[in-house]
Amino acid sequence: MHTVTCIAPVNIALIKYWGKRNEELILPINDSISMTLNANEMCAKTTISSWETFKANRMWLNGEEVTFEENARLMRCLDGVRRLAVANGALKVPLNWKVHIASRNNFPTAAGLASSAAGYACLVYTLARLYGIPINEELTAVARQGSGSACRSLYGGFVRWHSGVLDDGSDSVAKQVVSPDHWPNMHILILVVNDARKKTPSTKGMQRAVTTSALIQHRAKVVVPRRTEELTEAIQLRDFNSFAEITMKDSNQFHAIALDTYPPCVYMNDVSHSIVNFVHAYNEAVGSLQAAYTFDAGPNACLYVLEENVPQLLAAIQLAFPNDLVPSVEYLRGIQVPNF
Ligand code: 2P0
Repeated sequence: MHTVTCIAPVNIALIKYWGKRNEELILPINDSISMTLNANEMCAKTTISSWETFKANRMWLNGEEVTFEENARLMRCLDGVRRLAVANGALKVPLNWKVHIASRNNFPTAAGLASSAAGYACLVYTLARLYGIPINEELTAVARQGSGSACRSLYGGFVRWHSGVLDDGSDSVAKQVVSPDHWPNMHILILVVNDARKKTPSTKGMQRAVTTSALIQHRAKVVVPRRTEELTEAIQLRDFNSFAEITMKDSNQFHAIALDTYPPCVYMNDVSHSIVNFVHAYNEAVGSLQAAYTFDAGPNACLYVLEENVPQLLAAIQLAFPNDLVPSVEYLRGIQVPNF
């Protein structure tokens, strides 16, 4: 029996992916940019075994068995990695042997905390290790077919998912913008407002946005192309001020599109909005942009902040939200604050 275990971290988008031009191949209508957390923080951990006596491909997610062979996304990932293994001539494990996969997240699943990104990235990476093939852009295109945002978690640091223009999706790949050591004092503080499953899953929410939002095409064609260039430059120059402004504006625009969807998708709640107000008031009080919020398809806040500004920001959060728990802080890239 061959067995491999790997971990893959979540990534938090700065320029949001929202909307597909091809549902089956998971091709987006715009580029997106994210930062990947350190591997030992919020992550998925996956073990895959392959043996000639296994009768079927099977998978367990957080300890519960899930359907595998009927799940088109899972099968596309398995077939995609096997196809690359054949092309690479790297056949460490016979391709006709079935696989058993066990995967766990160390954070809430489907609460708008990028669980599918880490999960599918980990699945594809672990399969790649099992069959003995390297990480490259082709592998990100396989991870993309599990869940779009997963393609960005195959690389560390800041990563851009290029939407591509080809119908077969072969140019819809993730590329690293800069490695994690380019901006090592960049941290993400995660404020967990609610860890329940989200009301409208991302796949459904973005489908509905593409068909009903009058604003989404303007965002994809006019706003995002400009923003991705500006954000890339801000990252390269380690210009936190521009970085923060672009990040907050893009989060706000993504949620504006969600509200422009019919019926609307409401992901942020009152606490989320109070965090937005708090961050703007905080930045005003300190006299420069020191914290930037971003919200995914859920109410939880991710705050980007430089390491040297973490203690002051955390103290202000405790003061502004005094009933909430703040853990003893370690200087990690993702610092999770539970039960906000
Ligand atoms: C992102 N999100 O860029 C955006 C921002 C949520 C808000 O990617 O249908 O779970 O599996 O491709 O990747 C969530 O979408 O959707 C997402 P599918 P996915 O991170």
